[in-house]
Formats: sequence, C-alpha cells, structure tokens
Amino acid sequence: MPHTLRSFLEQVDNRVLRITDPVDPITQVGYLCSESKGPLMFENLFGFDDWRLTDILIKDRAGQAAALGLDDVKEVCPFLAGRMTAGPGKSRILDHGPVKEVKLIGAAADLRKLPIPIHSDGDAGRYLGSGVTITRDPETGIRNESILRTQLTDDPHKAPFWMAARHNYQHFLKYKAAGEPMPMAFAIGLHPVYEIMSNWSGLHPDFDELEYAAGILGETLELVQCETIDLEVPAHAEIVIEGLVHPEEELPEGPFGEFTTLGTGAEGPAPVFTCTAITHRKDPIFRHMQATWFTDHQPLITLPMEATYYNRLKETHGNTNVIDVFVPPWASQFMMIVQVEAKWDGQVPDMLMSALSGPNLHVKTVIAVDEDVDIYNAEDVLWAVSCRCDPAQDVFIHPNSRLHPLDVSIPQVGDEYTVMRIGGKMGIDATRPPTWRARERENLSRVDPMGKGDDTVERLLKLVRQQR
Ligand SMILES: [Mn+2]
Repeated sequence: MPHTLRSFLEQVDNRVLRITDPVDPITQVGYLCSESKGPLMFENLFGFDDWRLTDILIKDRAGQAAALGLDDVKEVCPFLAGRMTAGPGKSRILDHGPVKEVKLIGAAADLRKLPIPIHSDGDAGRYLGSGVTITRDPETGIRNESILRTQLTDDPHKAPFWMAARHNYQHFLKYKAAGEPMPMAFAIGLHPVYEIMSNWSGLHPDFDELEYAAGILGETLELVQCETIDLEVPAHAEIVIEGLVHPEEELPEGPFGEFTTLGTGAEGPAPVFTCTAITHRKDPIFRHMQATWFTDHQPLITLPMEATYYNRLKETHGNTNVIDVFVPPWASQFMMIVQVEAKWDGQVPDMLMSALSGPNLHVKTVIAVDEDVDIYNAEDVLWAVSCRCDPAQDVFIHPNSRLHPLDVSIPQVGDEYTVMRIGGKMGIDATRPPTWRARERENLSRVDPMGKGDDTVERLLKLVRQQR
C-alpha cells in the first residue's frame, strides 16, 4: 500500500484528537491548531458539509519519527540524513487515482468552496498554506515542488501567491521570457514525508522532491495526469488544484502571519494563480498547515534542513563527530543547535562557520553543545551557553551576510518584491574543550546528584517528579 495522509493518520490513530463540535474552519481553527500539541481532526466543519480538516501531524519529534517509521526520536535527523544520501526513488503514471473521484472543471472549480482558513488576525484573507506546489522546468522537463502561501480573493479562480527566489521562480522566469502561461498545481493531503521533502532546497537535476521522498519511504511515487493542464500530480492526494500562472498578471499579496509569528515580511505585487480545475476524493480531508508559532509550519521546513546540515557538518575537517542537529521550532527557523564531540581545537568554530554559510538562508544563530546536552530541551541548551561558554572567546558575529527574506529584524536591501536582507550571523561554541585536552575537558564535566543510579531512589523518582 502506498504511503498516504490516510495511512499516516491510521498509524498515529491513538494520538489523534477528534473534534465533533461544529467549528468554522475560516475563523476558528487557526487558534485551536496553534494551541495543539498533537494531531487534530475536525469532523464537523461549519459551512463545509462532507469535509474534514486535519493539522499538527509532525509538530514534535514523536510525529516526525512516526512519519519516518522510527521508534526513537533521536534517530530522526541521522536516519533522514542517511536516507537522503541514498538518492531518489522512481515514479510511474497511473490511469486513475483516488484524487480523481470528484472532478470540478472550469467555472465549477471555485477555490472559495474549499475549507481554507484564515491563519492569523491581520492576514489579507484566507490562505492556502498547505498545498505542495508543483511546476515543471520547460527546458529540462524536471518537476519542482515547494509549499507556497497562496491568498484567496473575491474572484473564485484568482489567487496571488508569494514565490521566494527558488527553483519554481526559475521556472516562472523561463515561461515569462517565452511569454507563455506556466502550468501549476497544488496537491493537498499527502503522507507527511512528501510534504517534508517538498521543502528540501538542494539541487535535483534529474528528479523532483516527490521522487526524493518516495526513495526515503522505499516506494514508487504514483502520479496521474491533470485534467486541464500538462502536469502530473500525486494520485493519492486528498485534493489537487490545477491552473495557470499568466506571465504578466499581478495582484497585491499579503500581509500574512508567517512562521516567524510576525505579520509582515514579503507583501507586495505578486504573480497570480488562475484555477482551471479542482479534483478531490469523495470524502476529502483538507490538510491545513497553520502558519503561526510552533506548529507544523516550522518542522516541515526545518526537518530536511536538519538532515542536510547533519551531512554537511560531518564533513568539517573531513570528519567531525556530529551527533544530532535540531532547529528548534520555538525559535522559528533562525536558530540551529548542533550536538557535537570535537577532537581538536578549531573544529567547532569551523563547523559553526560551515553551518552559517550553508544552503538555507534561515540559519542566523548556531549553538554547538556537547553529547551530554539534551538539544531538544531549551533549558539544557541555555545551561550549556551559561556554563560552558566564554563570550570573549567562544562567540563570533559575522557581518554582511544574506539572511532569510522573512526575517524582518534584518534590514532590507533594494525594493524588489523578492526580498533581499543583509545582516549579521552568530556562532556560539558552548562545548567543552576538545577530547585531546582531556584534563581541561574534565573540568567542565557535570556532577551527578547523590543517589542517581540507586534502584530505590529511581522508584521514588516518578512521585518526586509529579510534585507541583
Ligand atoms: Mn527544488
């Protein structure tokens, strides 16, 4: 059986909170999703009979481990990093797929009839933020996927969207130069690994992000042809939206509350998606991705980033013992924590520079900690910054670096709608001296409280820890 949104929901069934009370998806799910710790299924959507809505599937490492078929949360980053080095899977085109059960073509394809929420107070409108966005390079024929924010308007078919200067933008520039409309599709409701890998930013000369994900899942990607445009889309999606982007059309887009939990960052005139068809399953589940603080929005982007950097940072000095990489969702996406055991002096600072100049613009601050620090625990990381770091020696700030377009704390250069920001990046070495200086390293070892390891005490621990 192929990996689908439904197979994942079945797998994590015991964690899913089902909400049968009527909820307005446009005005009410934003807050509920942003407050939830785990998977939600809204089964009674006011104004949208026959639809369900789900979100918060992979917010924490437990959800991510489930998506990757792992038991141990500490394996998530190293496992994904390993699978990524194995390369992409294959794809095949089917004659029919579940996503074709209902077909709405032309005038019937009204974007406003999908249960697309308003994410945040102050947003310019309802936003589709969960569509895996598919385009194809007109020269090479290779598809690209990403997840783009797309704003609904009063027009049933017109939706401006924000395209950062990435692979899909290169496709658009080629169509623009030829004066032709670009076919584009949104696939909503896939197995989370397909969603995660759609946010991967590496080079892929002869495969696309969905085939890369299929390789990680150990399956062949199944596609179907679109109804109204020349493009292939995932056969097992819940919903597919097809359409065209006309080369010269623009509409205002934004503001939109982003993963930064700030309401500004990239608003301006934007290209416009014109919907030509919607196909979906008979009893469709709308996969939402709430875009505020610490939701699925952060790990969807940072998980492939963590795995990419894990592989990259291991190559520092030819071989560095990187144990884990974590981009904490509570710090949006601009901070990276690396767990490392260094042999030699200079190894950690060089690794920090490599992290700060890596493929993603997100990384503004990198903190290196030892193997005995829990990188998923902010208190433990800040303890290391406090007690294993001399700011005069162990912190460096690099000016004139390029940072993420949505990092509004960094000044903007120029006034193009694809934003350019130039500012500082910071490396913090909160590790002990390297292993070859064992005695100095020992001076920064933690002590254990007396009684740790004693069986009797261990039995009482549960009680003690419950105390408020
Ligand atoms: Mn790409």
